[in-house]
Amino acid sequence: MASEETQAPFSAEQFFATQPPPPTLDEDVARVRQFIKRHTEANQKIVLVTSGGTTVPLELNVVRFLDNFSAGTRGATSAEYFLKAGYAVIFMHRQFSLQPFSRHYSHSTHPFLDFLDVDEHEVPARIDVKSSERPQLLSVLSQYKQAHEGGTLHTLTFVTVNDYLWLLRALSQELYVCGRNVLFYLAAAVSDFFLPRQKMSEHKIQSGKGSLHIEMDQVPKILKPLVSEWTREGFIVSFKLETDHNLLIPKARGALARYGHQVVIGNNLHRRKFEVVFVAPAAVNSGTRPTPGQEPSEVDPKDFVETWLRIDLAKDPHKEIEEDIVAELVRRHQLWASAA
Ligand code: PAZ
Repeated sequence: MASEETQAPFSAEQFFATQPPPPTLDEDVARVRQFIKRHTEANQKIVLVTSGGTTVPLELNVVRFLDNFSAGTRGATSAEYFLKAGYAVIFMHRQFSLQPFSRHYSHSTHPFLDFLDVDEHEVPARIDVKSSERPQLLSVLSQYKQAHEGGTLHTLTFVTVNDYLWLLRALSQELYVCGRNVLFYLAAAVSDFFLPRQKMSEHKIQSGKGSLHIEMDQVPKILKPLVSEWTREGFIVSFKLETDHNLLIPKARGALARYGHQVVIGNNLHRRKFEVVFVAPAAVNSGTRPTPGQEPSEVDPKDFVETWLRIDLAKDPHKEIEEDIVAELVRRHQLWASAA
């Protein structure tokens, strides 16, 4: 986002001490607490899926903001496969990004109005779903109803990177009670830089001075306290996106060594729909008893294992790589949970 890193990054504590929580935080947390309680009592596994991109507002009365490309496809698609696998899903997503089930009828790729037929000879005019669309609609609708009637999908939204960080901290602290039964699937595209409230212009930035120079601060590395303090027993999966393919593995390994969590899924912007790489400590791969709360400095990168996962879209254009990603994570999470 910004080209130069000139300042020491905010620590997570500094961030939460100086940046205000979103106004709906308490209500959001109260609802999630109920959801977690219900599913924990039923001994059900829970996954927190984060999805979509965060914004960085440039003004307090926000007219302009920085954003990123993420539509939330990875998160929304994966949430459906986690539901199919029997998980209760907390879907924390960017407002108006793709959501499980409704994503099949997104306004750009498969607009709702295009699959309706109208018979204007009847009075009143009759509207039907085109027969070619029925099988898919029936399948999506029945999964949607099952999730809603069974209360297995809970959604909540963020917009800014500030909302995201506050929500993630609060939810992970609530999920502490789940022990090893919780999986974190952090697929949101989170800004690396932000403008602290104290540095923001109150009103719309004026254009009179010609070019605009903004110095942003680095967003705190939230994975560190997430792994070592807020949810020490959870199975944590983060994503690493790169555009330079040569950086993918080193950056994914770097994140794993730094934070000491369970899996980093690396993906290249242009290949992400058909290829990802799992990077994980060998102990998690083999299912041998891992050590929760192990300090990252104790994790030896030479023990990391890379597993590529690819699908052939030319052979099977309807296949979604998230199906295989989720199946593999469910397997690894099961090993993790039963190693306790
Ligand atoms: O939302 P989407 O399906 O278009 O993209 C998914 C993704 C590339 C944002 C996700 O797979 C990912 O890599 N998230 C983490 C990005 C990061 O490195 O911050």
